[in-house]
Amino acid sequence: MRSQARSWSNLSPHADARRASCQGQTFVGARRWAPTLDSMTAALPALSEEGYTAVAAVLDIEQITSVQQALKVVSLERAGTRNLLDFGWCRDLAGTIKSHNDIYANLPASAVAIQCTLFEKTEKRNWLVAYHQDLSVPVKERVEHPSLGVWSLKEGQHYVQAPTELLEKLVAVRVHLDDCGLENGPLRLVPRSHRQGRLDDAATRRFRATKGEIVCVIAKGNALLFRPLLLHASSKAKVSGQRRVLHFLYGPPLPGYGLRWQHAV
Ligand SMILES: O=C(O)CCC(=O)C(=O)O
Repeated sequence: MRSQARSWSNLSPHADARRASCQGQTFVGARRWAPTLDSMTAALPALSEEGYTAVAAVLDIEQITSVQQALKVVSLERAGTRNLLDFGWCRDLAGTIKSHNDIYANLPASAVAIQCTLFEKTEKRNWLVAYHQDLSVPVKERVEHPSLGVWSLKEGQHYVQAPTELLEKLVAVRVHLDDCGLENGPLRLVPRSHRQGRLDDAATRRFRATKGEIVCVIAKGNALLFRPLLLHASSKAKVSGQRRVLHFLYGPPLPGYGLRWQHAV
């Protein structure tokens, strides 16, 4: 762990952005304090070890404004929508984001964007999600394969629970379109839980109780990167305002198991 905190402007674009540290302590409930990941501070965890990290200045104000404009025509189902890669502007953005130095350094060179979800939390559309791992991936069509698990159809799109081997190759890049503070229902993570394969409810509770959680405070334009097998959750926002996140999922160009991605950008 590094304790030295520096401003983002002093950061070298590569290795330093992947270092580990918890930046502060956050009160998260009765007598419970959790460390905070703050995307504005420089000492950051290594994605491979801890399962998450943050990257600064992924989008500038102009880019954020242009995304916000594009989102005006997107209709939302409950917490958000999963199909943003259907839009040309979003496919372009997936390329721009991948080419950011610190994001590129955290992805295999061949990685492609396979999904982009908008998560929108507001006073009117306030929601929470319990601790879970992201197990389902969007694919073009159903195929029969002994390693493939549960199938589902969401917003007209096929999803399958993927084998652990494939899930371990995926990286989520969550770009924040609004400042997300402690009161905005930030993502909470259980560090290192991505190394345990699939966790059932009992193992999730045990892991959460022994390893604790990190609360992710992320400024507008910055991004949180994490492994989809990392346990994550979020609470309802406690203040008014928007917490919009573009959640990109990057993976290998070919999923294997006879599957085809719906998008591979
Ligand atoms: O954005 C959030 O608060 C929750 C996101 C989530 O549950 C997920 O990515 O699976």
